[in-house]
Amino acid sequence: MSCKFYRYLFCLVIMCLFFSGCRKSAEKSDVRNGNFILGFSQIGAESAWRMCNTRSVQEAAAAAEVQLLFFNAEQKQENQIKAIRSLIAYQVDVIAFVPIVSDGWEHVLIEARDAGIPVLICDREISIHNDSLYAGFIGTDSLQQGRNAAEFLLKKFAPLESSAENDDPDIHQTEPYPFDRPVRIVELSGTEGSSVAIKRGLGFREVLDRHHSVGGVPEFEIIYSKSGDFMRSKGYELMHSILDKLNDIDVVFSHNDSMTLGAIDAMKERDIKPGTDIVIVTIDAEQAAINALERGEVNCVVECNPMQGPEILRLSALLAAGESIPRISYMAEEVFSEDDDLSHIPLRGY
Ligand code: GZL
Repeated sequence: MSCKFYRYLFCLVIMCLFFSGCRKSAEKSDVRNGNFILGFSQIGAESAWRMCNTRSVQEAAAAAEVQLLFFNAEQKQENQIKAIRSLIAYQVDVIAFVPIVSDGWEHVLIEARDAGIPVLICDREISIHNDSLYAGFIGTDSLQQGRNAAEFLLKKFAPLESSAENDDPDIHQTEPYPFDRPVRIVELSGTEGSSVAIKRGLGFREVLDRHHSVGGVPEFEIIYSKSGDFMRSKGYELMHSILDKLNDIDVVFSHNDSMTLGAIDAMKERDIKPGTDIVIVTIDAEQAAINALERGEVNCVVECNPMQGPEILRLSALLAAGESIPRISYMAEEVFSEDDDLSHIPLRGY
């Protein structure tokens, strides 16, 4: 057989596979009784939090016996856009995705709308002009997480005289802090352009800025801020380069535990005692961070709840059945600090 024949045969096979993959409206799953197909585009596997988030969605889909078409974008927005287009071509009943960054989604969401497929935004938020292009958001309140991190520092660095008079059992101080200068903070921020990094930074500054002018409370100064992309390896490298450049660091505020754990590794290599020489506030509450809190290597852990799978499936089932859903749904979360009884913290599962 000539190679031209095999070329035609190959193209024929591909065409058959493609068109057989497109669901005809007649074959669309019976969505009324919860039988629907959910397409999901996940960012990647950059942290223990993300891997838990993925497991939560996959386990919830299996428990609900919902067919899940799952795509891992390996940290690239263009891969997410390609995945969403594939899901549109396949005519899934609902598309859910975690937008790695806030911008750049308008066109593909218009394509999903024109295909009549509802979209659920998960975990991170998007910024678009026409927010009718998606049905709703389920995730965590990253602005409040930033505020919670700053509120801990206000207590931690409250002037000694006031804490002595103050009968607040939550104030935990071991030794006087350098009040003759602002408290110097280094920020390890998350993925640039992601809603969580933007809002965690905003919430953190919003609270501290309220206290810049209050007499008696030490001023707070963010002396350095850079993205470590939510990754442990980058948190490690960033912390080493910061310690090469800067002195008198009082606090590290890290947007996630993976970067925090990398930063702690770097501190230990320089005989710096994390949690004592440098106060550490971190976000996520993965098990390794809670363990570090128990060892006194971290001072405050702000929870960011990755177990969003059941809620994503519940909201997707409503959308598949043509129902409306709340515009915003937040997960419940707590703050754990050195001042708490840590024995009650449940095993994290990530
Ligand atoms: C937060 C989530 C962040 C986590 C990181 O909602 O998007 O991404 O804080 C993860 O651990 O990488």
